[in-house]
Amino acid sequence: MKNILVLNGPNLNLLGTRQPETYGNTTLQDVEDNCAKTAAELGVEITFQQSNHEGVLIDAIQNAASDFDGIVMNAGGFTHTSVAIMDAIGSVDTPVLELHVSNIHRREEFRQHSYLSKVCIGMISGLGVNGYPLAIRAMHAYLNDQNPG
Ligand code: CA2
Repeated sequence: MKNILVLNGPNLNLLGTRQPETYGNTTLQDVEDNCAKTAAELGVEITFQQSNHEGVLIDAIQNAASDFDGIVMNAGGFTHTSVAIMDAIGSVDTPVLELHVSNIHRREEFRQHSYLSKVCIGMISGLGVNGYPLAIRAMHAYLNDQNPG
């Protein structure tokens, strides 16, 4: 059975509690519950994790190399700032799919650059929290060699 880590960065613990016009009304716990349903349907195992701390996220990426087949990652604001997270992703063979709730290309200019895209297999952005189960499906397909690239 494939094992996927769903890794969430800073402030995503606030999902569904503030800025609903940008991030919707669904909480991170709701997202985790939805992801668990998708995982059960696909027959994959998922682990859901959130941290506000860059070093914790880097440790999770490094450790995932031995424990997980793939990572779905919403790095939050670190997407636009963190060479260190980019280096961590680049240092592991584990494929990482970049995920954003909002469409980062429709937002402020500083959000339109991602350090992570260069080292990720692809990106889902702008589909709201529905992006999470979609990303799990995409990673599942990728791990089962259905990737076009
Ligand atoms: O759209 C996304 O998923 C983001 O990764 C979310 C980040 C943002 O910095 C990125 O540019 C795009 C923000 C994390 C969520 O922050 C919240 C703040 C208040 C209420 C709910 C979420």
